[in-house]
Amino acid sequence: MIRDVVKDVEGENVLLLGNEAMARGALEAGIDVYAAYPGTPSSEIADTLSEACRLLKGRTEFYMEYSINEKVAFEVAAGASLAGKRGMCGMKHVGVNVASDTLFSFAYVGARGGFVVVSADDPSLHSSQNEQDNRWYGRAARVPIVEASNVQEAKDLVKLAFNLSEEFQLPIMFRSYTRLSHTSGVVKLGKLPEKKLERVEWERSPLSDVLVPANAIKRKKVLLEKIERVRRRFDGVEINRVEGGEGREGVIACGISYTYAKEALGRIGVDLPVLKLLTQYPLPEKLIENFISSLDKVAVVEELDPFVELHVKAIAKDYGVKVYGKENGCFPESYEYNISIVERGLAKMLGKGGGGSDELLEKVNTISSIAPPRPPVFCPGCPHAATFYAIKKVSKDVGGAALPSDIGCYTLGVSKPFETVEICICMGAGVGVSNGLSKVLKNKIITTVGDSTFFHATVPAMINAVYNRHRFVFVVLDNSGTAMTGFQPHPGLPVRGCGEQSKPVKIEDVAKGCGVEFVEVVNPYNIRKMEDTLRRALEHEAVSVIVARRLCAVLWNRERRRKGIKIVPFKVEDGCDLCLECVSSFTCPAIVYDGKKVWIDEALCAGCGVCAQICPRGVIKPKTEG
Ligand SMILES: Cc1ncc(C[n+]2csc(CCOP(=O)(O)OP(=O)(O)O)c2C)c(N)n1
Repeated sequence: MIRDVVKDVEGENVLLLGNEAMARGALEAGIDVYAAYPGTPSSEIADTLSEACRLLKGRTEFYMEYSINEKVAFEVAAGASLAGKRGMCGMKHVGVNVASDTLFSFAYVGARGGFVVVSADDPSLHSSQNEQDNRWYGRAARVPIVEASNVQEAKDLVKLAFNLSEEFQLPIMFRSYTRLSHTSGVVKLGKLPEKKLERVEWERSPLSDVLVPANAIKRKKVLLEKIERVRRRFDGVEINRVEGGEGREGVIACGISYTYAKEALGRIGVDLPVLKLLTQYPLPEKLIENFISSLDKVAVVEELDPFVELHVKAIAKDYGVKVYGKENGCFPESYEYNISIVERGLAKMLGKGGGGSDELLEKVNTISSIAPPRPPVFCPGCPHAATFYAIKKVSKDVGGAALPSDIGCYTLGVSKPFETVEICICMGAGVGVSNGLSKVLKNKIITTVGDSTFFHATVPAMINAVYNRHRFVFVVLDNSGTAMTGFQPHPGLPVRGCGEQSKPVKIEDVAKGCGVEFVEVVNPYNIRKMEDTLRRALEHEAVSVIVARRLCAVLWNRERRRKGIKIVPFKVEDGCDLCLECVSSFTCPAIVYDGKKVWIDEALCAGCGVCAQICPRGVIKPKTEG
């Protein structure tokens, strides 16, 4: 809880979420600047620091912002580092793809003040479009990576990462993952420094900071030298350590897999030596060599790719040690691990066969199978549902439009009855691919993206459409927030990361400024107007932008509650002939068909009135008092 994150009681034990622990680690490290674009499982680091920067004003000062996207967030933190301040940025794993251009070259420039980028990976794709293992980024960009195995370490390693960054003048990647970011654990608090955020004089350093080829060629060498020094340091750093028993079989375990491996060994009933590896790149070769040289067999336990395994194999060859990992089928290469999976893999190495009963998982599966299914649906009153209703209708009238879309709450439109999301690749790709589709499809094209996604990654693709005379209708689903990840603000809103006021950037102004000629703003609750606007936009012989603007129903409900405004629900009056248009084409969770009649659940109804407009008999009316 935020109260515990900002607590100034050194040595006290508190219960923190992994992401809160990272935020606390940043505070204890005396962070100056934090920048982020939200994305599960990283979002709570930013949300926690957003609250903390308000609560700690005048005590432990720092600047926090939600940036427009991950590349900019990275650059905001890098700017702070170049000025000698401590900068940190956080993002989900795919966010690092967005920031990667800067990441690769910033490694050449190097950090001045401590610089930490948190990459929160998502094994098992709980809330992501892919399962990439971001340790490869460290290898490819030559950026050292540290990884914690529990919540306490998460806090401590963030602090260590800042120190390492300054010691080696390198950006450091702190790699988290869902099971760490979203696990709660007891954390012993360190000291919260008293500090002001003061401005400093700029110190020029063009030989390192200006990456023209003549400088960059030298910086590459400097970078490789730094990495070799880090490697030697990681050989002796105390977070990497050998634990446990004796014998000719051992285990190398990384991050959360270390915790699983320790429990699995206990279940098998053996006490093998375990090398706990919390630095993932560069790998401490001497330490690994010393560890495996006295073994016959070693298991490498790590989630996702065989990253450490490949390196261990190369070393193991010289010592004739057999490596048990993913490549010989001991451990899977996909999805999260658990104790049972690790137990089975270790049992294989030990020739014990079987092992690893999925008792716990079986229990979870039994409970899941008796729980009523809850397919993801739009909330009652969701403006996206209203827009999709109109899009579906208009699309049908033009013989079936192609319907590319993007990532956000609105991706739920992929399901019945809407089926209005036909492409969803990664943030911004919906508009990007519409550019290509527009030159090869016979069909009309209606593309949808959210407001946060609009700012994050679609503006260049929109300009491209104007410039190259592509033709499609681009609907921005503007619900005034980044709803999917927890309503973080974005440039279209009047508030910023630490609660300061801002001047919102209007989507329609951006579109007009970029040369779009057809730009209209519509309230999607007005179904007829939305349909009419879509039809006119489809006639426009270039890209057209419709801003479907209506506050997210969750926020609308909160606002009404705060202001004491009563929600007026709708009801089905006599005369309903059970055509079921409202149920089968709109599926608002508040509308119920019980097999005999259609009725509206007052407790759920948001009072948006969209169902009243689509009812062919006109029998859905507001339920006024009396
Ligand atoms: C590169 C990248 N960064 C972050 C995310 C996480 N994410 C997915 S969609 C989204 C934005 C959703 O907001 P918006 O576009 O406004 O749609 P809404 O959920 O409000 O309907 C975010 C932050 C991601 N998938 N990819």
